[in-house]
Amino acid sequence: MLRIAIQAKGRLNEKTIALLADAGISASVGSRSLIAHAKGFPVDLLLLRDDDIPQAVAMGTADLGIVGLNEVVEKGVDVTRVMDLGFGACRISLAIPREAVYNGLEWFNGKRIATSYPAILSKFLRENNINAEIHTITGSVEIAPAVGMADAIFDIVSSGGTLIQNGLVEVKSVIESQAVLIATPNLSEEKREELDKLSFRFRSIIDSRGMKYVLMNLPKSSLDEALKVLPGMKSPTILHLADPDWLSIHAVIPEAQLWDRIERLKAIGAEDILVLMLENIVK
Ligand code: PRT
Ligand code: ZN
Repeated sequence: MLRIAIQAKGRLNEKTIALLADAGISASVGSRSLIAHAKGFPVDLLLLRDDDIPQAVAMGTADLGIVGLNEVVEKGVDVTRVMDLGFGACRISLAIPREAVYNGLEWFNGKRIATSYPAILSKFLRENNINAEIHTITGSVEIAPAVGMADAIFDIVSSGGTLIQNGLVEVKSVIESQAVLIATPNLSEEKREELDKLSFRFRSIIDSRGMKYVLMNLPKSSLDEALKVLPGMKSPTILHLADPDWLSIHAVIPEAQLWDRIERLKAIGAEDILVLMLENIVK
């Protein structure tokens, strides 16, 4: 039976539980327990602090883990990155006080930088021949410059709101991160097969996110034009209607393109357009 380490509480917890639930894996996760038995798939969930997940997977305490890539890179452990999960997106960036005059990376020479990611930062500084002092602190890194503990910070940025609130500006993004599925390097054959099934379920869920299923009626004379607007997965599905001059068209459209496509389809005579949620795309 696979054991998956997930964040017990925090930013990734809810979306991780939601992904597992969409994949048919439900667990009643009590607030105190460390292990939860899941229903719907032979897995146990190990509830940990995110900092401990890379190590737990590297040691084989857990077979799999769902954690931010930033934690995996920082810990430098030997794990297999199975797939990106499409949530928890952020970057780790260097940021400096708004009033500082920035002249490029050399600005950091001789400066004190506060961070919770000393390994990633020291590698970056080394690669760029910057000689700075790294101050490792856990939590509230963004207040370090204001209280005189550091000249700059190296921290997680998502919307950028926290930097603005603390009078800081981002000057260099060093790594992009998101939640990833990681695996212990030497999984048994049996567990590898279970992992294949699980990653297949995750893949179909992730592929369907951000996609919409669109149905519409279209005058037959507009079909060629509609095909240019609707790439679909292979191509749109075209069904005949009782009225020989009309067709029913079904297509999958990325959410970001939805309104643009719909407007173009309406312009060539599409009517009765239905937009439906897509739960899974099984390829
Ligand atoms: O208790 P535990 O150790 O498990 O959790 P934690 O407190 O160490 O981590 P948590 O729950 O805060 O974050 C877990 C993971 O979420 C991180 O490792 C990242 O991979 C991912 N993630 C995504 C983020 C953010 N977005 C994020 N915005 N982690 C932290 N932040 C913080 C950031 O530190 C800063 O304080 O949010 C602030 C910046 O946000 P913006 O939107 O204002 O830029
Ligand atoms: Zn943590």
